[in-house]
Amino acid sequence: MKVSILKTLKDQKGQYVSGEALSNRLGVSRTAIWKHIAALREEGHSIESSSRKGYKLLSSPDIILAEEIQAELATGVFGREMIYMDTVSSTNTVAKEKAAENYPEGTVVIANHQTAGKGRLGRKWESARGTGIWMSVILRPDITPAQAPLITIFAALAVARALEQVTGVRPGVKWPNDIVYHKAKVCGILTEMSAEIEQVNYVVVGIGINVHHNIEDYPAAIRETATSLKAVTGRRFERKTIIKNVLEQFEEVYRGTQDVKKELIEEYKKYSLTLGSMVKVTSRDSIIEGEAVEITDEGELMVRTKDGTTHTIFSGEVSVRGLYGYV
Ligand code: BT5
Repeated sequence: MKVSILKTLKDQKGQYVSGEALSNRLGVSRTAIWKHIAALREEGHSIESSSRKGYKLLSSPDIILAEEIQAELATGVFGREMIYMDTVSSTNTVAKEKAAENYPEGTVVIANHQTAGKGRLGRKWESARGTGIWMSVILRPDITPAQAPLITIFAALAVARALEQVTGVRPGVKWPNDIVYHKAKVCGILTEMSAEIEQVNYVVVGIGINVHHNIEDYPAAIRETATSLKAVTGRRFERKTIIKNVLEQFEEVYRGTQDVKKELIEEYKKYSLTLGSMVKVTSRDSIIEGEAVEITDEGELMVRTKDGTTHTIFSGEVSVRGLYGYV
């Protein structure tokens, strides 16, 4: 009911809607309407009321309401089950628990705040309250564990497409999982899985997108390397719009992977900041420096070193010259 009232007020775009009209339309008493309006104000919506004219929505905080997103979501499976929580340790951790409890493919876990947001390889992901999109998608692909890295590649492609569509500004992608604007990271992706040797049980794809941050909001350590949609565009985007677009793009890309995998990789390559650049690949027992010459159909990075040898990189830390302080 609260959501319907909010939607009606939003649809009126700053015009008054009378209490009577709301109560007739939604089939509840005017007292009930008044109570819901009070609840919406509690949540931070600024609603003007006049005894004669009714209610007018002045502004809304950027709240994530699963119901509101789902009502507009044009997907078949992704986000049909959506779990929203204000605060969690990490949405990936919650999603893994849900996956183990047999939640279906496409289940999305979203939080407003993560107290222990995770990056790859035990690193930390800054996830301040209300500033970004911290969400995880449960997938149950019929693949072997070796094919799983490709899912990260496709998730990155989906986010790049969605951000380009919503903001009108084309991002770059640093292989495999960073979405970058003006040489700084706006989104990171953490893919985790549960698998047997031959078969993946489930995959959880965690997506973190910085939306409302001001540069000074970031800890000093990442102030140079992190950015947000606000910092890039000077505009304010509602998180629900981005969530909707990312889920729609991700579902399209994920479904298409069998038939149009090659085309998707070609599209990914067009966003790539890594390809054609000098890179440094750091793994547990070696460091390779060379030129990134190809991304294969399986999503691997090929690096040619000075002596002419080509190395295939499946995963690992790749620094790209000119990005994040690597000179
Ligand atoms: C990543 O790791 O980029 C994966 C980030 C995934 C975050 C999502 S949020 C929803 C889901 N739940 C989780 O707990 N995680 C996922 P990596 O490539 O290792 O990059 C981590 C590094 O990025 C850190 O060491 C910092 O240098 C930097 N960093 C940390 N927080 C950042 C932020 N908010 N924006 C940009 N850079 C950040």
